[in-house]
Amino acid sequence: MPTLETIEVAGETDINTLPDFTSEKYKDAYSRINAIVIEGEKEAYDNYLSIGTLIPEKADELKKLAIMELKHMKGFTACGKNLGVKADMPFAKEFFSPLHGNFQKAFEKGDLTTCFLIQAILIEAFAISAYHVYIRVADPFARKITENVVKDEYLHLNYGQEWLKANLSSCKEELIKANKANLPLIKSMLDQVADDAHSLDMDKEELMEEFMIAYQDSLLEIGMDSREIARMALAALV
Ligand code: PL3
Ligand code: FE2
Ligand code: FE2
Repeated sequence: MPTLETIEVAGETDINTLPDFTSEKYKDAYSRINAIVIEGEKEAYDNYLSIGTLIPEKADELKKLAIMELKHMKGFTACGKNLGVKADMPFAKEFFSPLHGNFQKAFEKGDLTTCFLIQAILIEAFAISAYHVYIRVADPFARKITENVVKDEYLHLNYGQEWLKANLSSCKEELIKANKANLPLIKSMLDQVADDAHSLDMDKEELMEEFMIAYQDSLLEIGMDSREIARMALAALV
């Protein structure tokens, strides 16, 4: 029977043990996860530039955010190379296509509320949650890169947050509607990535928890009350 002492020791080793980055299973999962992250950063670059065309007086600021995303993309490309993994880019394109399609539709309509919700809130919160969990189990090379990336992602989340907060009186209804349409896509993306994430020692519950923290904090900051936030979060269940 395990004693308290053995349980504690087991707990410690758990925390200190990193996955085998050279195993075929790890590399196979990494080829898809790495591609998702590279594609996500590339689309984030495009999306911030697109948003900049809708707010010409903020185009310079948005261009700066976009350029950070390109740097992230390069950083994560280096992480894959470092492990000798070829990123499965067609898989990643497919993975993002429903959300990308919704962003494009919103952009064509000039619907800034939906554009900011998709890119700056949902995608950034998804990235922040994934990067936090990944940092705990990453190889040392990737950990350093991811630690720097995640700081930038908070700036991006904040940027969208501030815009939505300043415009809340006119965009609240649209925000709730856009959330209803797009939060379920994030949930399904998380479901799709869960098995591969598990191969990297990333736990799905932990990912969901981190996502919810970033998402709820951000809605609170925008000025939604707790009932509205609870309603919005429930959209993920349907
Ligand atoms: C925009 O700044 C970021 C867009 C990227 C979103 C990707 C989310 C990634 C989910 C998969 C978990 C992987 C974490 C591992 C990192 C190599
Ligand atoms: Fe990024
Ligand atoms: Fe970002």
